[in-house]
Amino acid sequence: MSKPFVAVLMGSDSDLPTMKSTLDVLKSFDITFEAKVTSAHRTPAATHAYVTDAEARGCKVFICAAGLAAHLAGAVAGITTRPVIGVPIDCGPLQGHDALLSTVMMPGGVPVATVAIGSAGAKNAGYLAAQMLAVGDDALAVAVKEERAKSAEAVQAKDAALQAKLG
Ligand code: RP5
Repeated sequence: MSKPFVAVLMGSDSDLPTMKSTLDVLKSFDITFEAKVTSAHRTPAATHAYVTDAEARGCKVFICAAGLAAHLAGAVAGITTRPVIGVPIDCGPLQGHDALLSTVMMPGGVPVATVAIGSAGAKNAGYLAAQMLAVGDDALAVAVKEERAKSAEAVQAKDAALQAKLG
C-alpha cells in the first residue's frame, strides 16, 4: 500500500477555480493528494473504478465537489467507507442551493460531511481533511493547531488596526 493521500474529485474542470483553495490548504500542510475530474453522471463507471482503486492504494479521505444536481459526493460515499467531504459548487441559476441540498441530504447510513457552498466550503474541505488525518498523525495535529492560532492572531491584528484607526 502506498503513502496515505487525499483524493480531490471534481465533477467538471469548471469546478477547479473554486477547488484551488482546497488544493492550496492541502499543500500548506504537506498533505499528499490526487486531484481528478470525474462525474457521477457523465462518467459513473470511471468514478466507481477510481474510488475503489484509490481506497486500495491508501486514500484516507475523499473530497468531492460538484454543482447543479450534485451527486458526486453521495455516489462516492456509496462506494467507500472512507470519510467523504462534499463541496457544493456555486454555478447555475440557483447559486449553489441545488448543489447544497443534493450533497447534504444523504440517507441515513451513508454520510457526506458537507461544507459551505463555494470558496469558503472549498477551503474548509481542506482543513477538515487535515483535521481527519491529524487524528492519527501527531505532527499534523500540531500543524493544524498552529495554523488555527495564526488565524486567531490575524483577527486580533485586524482588530488592533481598527482600534488604532478609531483613535
Ligand atoms: C456538475 O455540473 C459539475 O460538477 C459542475 O459543477 C457542473 C457544470 O459542469 P460543466 O457543464 O461546467 O462541465 O456536474
